[in-house]
Amino acid sequence: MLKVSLLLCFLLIKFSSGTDNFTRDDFPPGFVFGASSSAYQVEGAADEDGRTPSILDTFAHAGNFDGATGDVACDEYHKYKEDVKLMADTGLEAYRFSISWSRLIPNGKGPVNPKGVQYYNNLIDELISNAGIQPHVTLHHSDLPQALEDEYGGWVGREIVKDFTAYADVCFKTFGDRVLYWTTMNEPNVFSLGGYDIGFLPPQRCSAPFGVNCSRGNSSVEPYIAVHHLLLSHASAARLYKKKYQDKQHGFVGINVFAYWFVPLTKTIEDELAAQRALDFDSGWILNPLVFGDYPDVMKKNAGSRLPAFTSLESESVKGSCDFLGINYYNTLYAKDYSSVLKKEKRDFIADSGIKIMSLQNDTTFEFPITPWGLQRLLEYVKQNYGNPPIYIQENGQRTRRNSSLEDWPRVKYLDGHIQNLLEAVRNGSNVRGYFIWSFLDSLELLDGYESGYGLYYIDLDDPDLRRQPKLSAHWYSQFLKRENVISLDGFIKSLSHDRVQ
Ligand code: IFM
Repeated sequence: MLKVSLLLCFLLIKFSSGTDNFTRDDFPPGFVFGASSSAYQVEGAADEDGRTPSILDTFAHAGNFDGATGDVACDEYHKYKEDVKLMADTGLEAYRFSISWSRLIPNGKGPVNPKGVQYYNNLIDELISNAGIQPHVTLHHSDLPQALEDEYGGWVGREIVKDFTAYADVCFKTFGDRVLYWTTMNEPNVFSLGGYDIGFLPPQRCSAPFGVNCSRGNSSVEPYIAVHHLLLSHASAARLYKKKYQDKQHGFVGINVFAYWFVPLTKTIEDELAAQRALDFDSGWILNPLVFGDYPDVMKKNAGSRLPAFTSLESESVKGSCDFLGINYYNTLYAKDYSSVLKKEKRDFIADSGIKIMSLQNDTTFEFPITPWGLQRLLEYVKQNYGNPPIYIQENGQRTRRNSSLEDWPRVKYLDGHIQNLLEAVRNGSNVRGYFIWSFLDSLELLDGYESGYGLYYIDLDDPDLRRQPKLSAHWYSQFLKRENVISLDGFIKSLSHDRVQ
């Protein structure tokens, strides 16, 4: 049976993707391959050792993940040694994780929690000393301490800039002798769209008719304010690092952006312009301030005074504040002109963009359509329009149903295609320095709770030991990283026929 399904997959893959061979060694020296996670999605131990709730805890406990929470998640807090060993066995060269702010500094400000320091010290030391794995650390991954949300509205309050900078200072001071790669914010654009416009992410602030199920918020202005404060907080932390730590620690500070690639739905000039507007509203929202010190013109025009203006000092501090850019790429979408919506007086961020977006596949498949060429085009676009900054692809991965087969062919095919296109982009001069798969383990997913999994390793949540079980994709990635004969999908399939099928 397995033989037949492998043969079918082989034929399918062969005819649909036309793979070329590539190897780990085709990437330039210094390029790292790893996998990603975030604190709330994997740690568990949510109320242990002094940790206090974040906005993600509140969101989960309000039933927004259909009852799923991160109280236990993958229990990495207790299983970090086992996980690091698994990473080393897989051949990971880097691990991207985030620090839980409310574990390190309960309630967001005030004294540092020694247990929190101890946990992250242990994790970092285990990675570096015992496994030779490079730690890449994110400071904010959707998990603002709830106490700061309650005190002044979190990211919509200006006070956040000072508190975030103080938190970053603790991280740089405590862990910066070993951590060289700091990402201040994960996906500020999606965080703000989901948390302040539509309300499908924490802190669930939005207003009718744009968002649903929110008890407070203002979808017309708050997404813009939140991003403004995320950018100012990033810039303030980055400035602090450069002034106080960089000479001694020799590390780097960057920020992350979730970036789609967009293609016009039709060849009309209207849809061509819509695709450009989509890029401006999606990634340009973050990239333009970082590179040029201001928001894209089309955003200023369409959002008007609802979009905060940078003072010249702010603009100077945000511009050039990144040593590298983190990109999370999953998918390519169609963009279609919808500028007629701009006639409406009352608009949110989505209406301001004047576009409609659509999936490239018109069925209801659970997995993402596989559009690896979009990654290559996106990287070319960033190279040409934003001065070719150093880039880490910090997330890329395929969504499958959590309890589906360990033979996760859609993920293997997805990853193979993306790494191949990444290599093309690097060969064409994109300044990409690393690539991280989302995710190392099946975790609590921000959009699906425990319904989906992106992991190289599956965890049966009914298993009291939460044993990590390798999927086919873990074997595939491991062979690629360890330079064990294969390399590309064809070779991997051949190696399977020898080891497993015969
Ligand atoms: O799980 C999330 C992650 O936290 C942020 N980027 C997208 C992933 C998959 O949805």
